[in-house]
Amino acid sequence: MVGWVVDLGDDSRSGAGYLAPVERFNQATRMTNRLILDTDGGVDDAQALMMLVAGGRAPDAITTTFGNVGRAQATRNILDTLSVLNHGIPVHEGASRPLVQPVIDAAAIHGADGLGGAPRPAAAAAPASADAVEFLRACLAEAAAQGQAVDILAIGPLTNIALVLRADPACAAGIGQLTIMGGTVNGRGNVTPAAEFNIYADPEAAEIVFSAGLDIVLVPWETCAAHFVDGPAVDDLFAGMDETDVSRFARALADHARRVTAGYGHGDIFRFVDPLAAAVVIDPAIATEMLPAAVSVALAPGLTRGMTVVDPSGRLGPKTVRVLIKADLSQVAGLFGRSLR
Ligand SMILES: [Ca+2]
Repeated sequence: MVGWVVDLGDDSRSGAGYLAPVERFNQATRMTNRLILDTDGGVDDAQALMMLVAGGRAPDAITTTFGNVGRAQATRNILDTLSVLNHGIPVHEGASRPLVQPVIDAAAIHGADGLGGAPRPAAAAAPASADAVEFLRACLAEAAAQGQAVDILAIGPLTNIALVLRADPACAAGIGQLTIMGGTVNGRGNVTPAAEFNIYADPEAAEIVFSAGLDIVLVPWETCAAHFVDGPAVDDLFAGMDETDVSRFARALADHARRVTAGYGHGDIFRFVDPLAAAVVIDPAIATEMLPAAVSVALAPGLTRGMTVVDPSGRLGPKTVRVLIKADLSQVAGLFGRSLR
């Protein structure tokens, strides 16, 4: 077994050395698949999108889902984030509810508007379509037919992708790498003791996705919780920065995230959650330790519903999932810093 115990305690804290400049960054010359971002429109979703754009891997299209907030608000949040960035990417509105269970949300974490009250642009852009599942199906079917796979970064409940795979399993061949922020590696959840929000919000969808044999990079909750910078280091990133719509928006998002984390008793830190998954998509070399495993989702009602069962032994099936254990924090923080202006 590789060393994959993640230290969530305060001993892992250190404010020094995280914000070194990004040195290894050569996106312009690397061939990459097209990218679709599937998102539930929360605070860290907006930050992840900003990082993708600033980091040279802007999505070719975005699909939205219920999750942190309802579908309509999630779509609005992503459109408003793009407006702040003055960046046009087609946004397709997706699932409004899970496959089986009732809808849950995370307004307690992301604020009633899902963006922690961050200042929004006056003008409201419109989505490209209200049928993200059909958009994904057509896109992935074409990708499969042409042999030009599309990568997906999924940072919300996996409902849209599950609906596509259920409707047309052959679409799986059109997916290159699927990077998912979600689940846990050690069974320590953030919405229940055992389950992480994105998986808990639609466990049946997650199980469809994890059992489809896809090439998956999983960025689990404990890894996100262990990758953070101290609050003053975030202040330093903004210090001396010209005030722009982007920097005001970014500052409001970061401040909200810090307040929420502090409110849960973890101190003034900024954790990389969806932005950690974005960083790995921008530059795969940022992942410094991965655990190959099979992953299945506990569906039975009760304590473990929505828990990801991570099996490095392969007894659950082929080890098609690489679970992110450690990432180069200075590189992640560097990419985050580039996205704030
Ligand atoms: Ca999210």
